Amino acid sequence: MSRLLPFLLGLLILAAGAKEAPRRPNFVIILADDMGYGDAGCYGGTALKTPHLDRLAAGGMRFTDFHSSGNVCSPTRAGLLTGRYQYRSGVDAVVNADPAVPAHHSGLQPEEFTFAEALKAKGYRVGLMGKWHVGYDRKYNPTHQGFDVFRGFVSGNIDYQSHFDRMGEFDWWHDLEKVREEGYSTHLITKHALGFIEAHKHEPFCLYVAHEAVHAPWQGPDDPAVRGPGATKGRGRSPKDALPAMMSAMDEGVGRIVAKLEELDLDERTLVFFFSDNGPAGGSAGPLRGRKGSNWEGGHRVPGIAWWPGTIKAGVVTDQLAISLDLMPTMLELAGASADPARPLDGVSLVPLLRRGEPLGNRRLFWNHKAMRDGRWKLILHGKGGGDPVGLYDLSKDIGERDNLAEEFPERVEKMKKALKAWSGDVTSKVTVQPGVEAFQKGKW
Ligand SMILES: [Ca+2]
Repeated sequence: MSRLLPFLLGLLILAAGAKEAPRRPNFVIILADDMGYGDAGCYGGTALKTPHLDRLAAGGMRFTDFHSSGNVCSPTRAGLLTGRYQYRSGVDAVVNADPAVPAHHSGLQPEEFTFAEALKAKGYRVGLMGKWHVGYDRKYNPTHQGFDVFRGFVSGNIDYQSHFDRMGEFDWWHDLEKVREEGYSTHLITKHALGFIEAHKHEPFCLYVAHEAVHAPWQGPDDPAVRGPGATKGRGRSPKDALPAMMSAMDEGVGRIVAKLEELDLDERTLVFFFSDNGPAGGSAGPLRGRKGSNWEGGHRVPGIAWWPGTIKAGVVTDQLAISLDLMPTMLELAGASADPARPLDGVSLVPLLRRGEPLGNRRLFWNHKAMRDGRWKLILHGKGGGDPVGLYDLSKDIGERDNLAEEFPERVEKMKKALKAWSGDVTSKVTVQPGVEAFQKGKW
């Protein structure tokens, strides 16, 4: 017995230790493109059917006040990948498809530190299936930014069938090589996402599924190609005609990913987070003012759904103010990974909210040097011809930003303008140089 006791104690300690250190979760980040706040059934939308997204929301946490850090494609992606406001990495505008435009040569520079690199350093397998859009040149390829595998496209949008970008360049890749692959892009993205999960079911993984849907061109799975080599014949059908089928294809893809996680018994070990990179182009912003490209809520308040059975309670709706920049700190905390100390993250971890419903506290968030949130208050500055030069809205009562309270609360306006200016100064104090933009500014373009 005297010899057994230390052995039994050891077993107890081992068991207790195992309980405190659960296996690190997998991550599946699903990013929709140009999907508006009113484009999902669970957000009150009626024009498009999204049964699988609705089921995801019913089984997890649905955010009513979730935001993309940009109001167009590339900036939000740069913010998501680095966990920092995109002004810092210099990817604060769309990386243009046209090589004659300086911004075509912009991209996420190699020295940036991505969530993929942070997770890879902790033994995660990391994959990107779908849209990159933070650099055309091979030097900007996702495989140089921590992704073990990349299947998809580097431009802002491709023909869903022929995979040519809007300049008539073929744009479908497997890692560093262009490859021909038959199929509708949304279906291919789902297919490769399922293959990645299957291939890495026995190890921790992070899968970034960046859908092309529901960005233009307006093509459903049964519609013909509209672009070919060197040729761009147009943008397909009207959004109204094409969006239902485009959305259904993506929604079914979400359902298949969830089913795959359940089939492999990975559902309770995987955090799935779904959101959109900006407001709608062809779809609906619901009750919000503005659309893609706008600093009104319609430009950046987007659907956001977190799903993790057994950890996140089912059917929770949260009005906590959160932003896409929060995903990197969330994943890093859950993986026990660290950020680059020289590049502090701008978001906060959502873990206390997801696990225990704890509030995130009163937050300030900023967009484009023109808009900010301070809790329920939204300040928006307009340029010439933009209506009132200063708008102040209480979003808790006025989600549609109709009732300008700036004259009623001048001190609040001044306080927020000061905070916005200080933030602008901070995020532009040490910006990563973009070669094309720099050449243009120096007159060498
Ligand atoms: Ca977009």
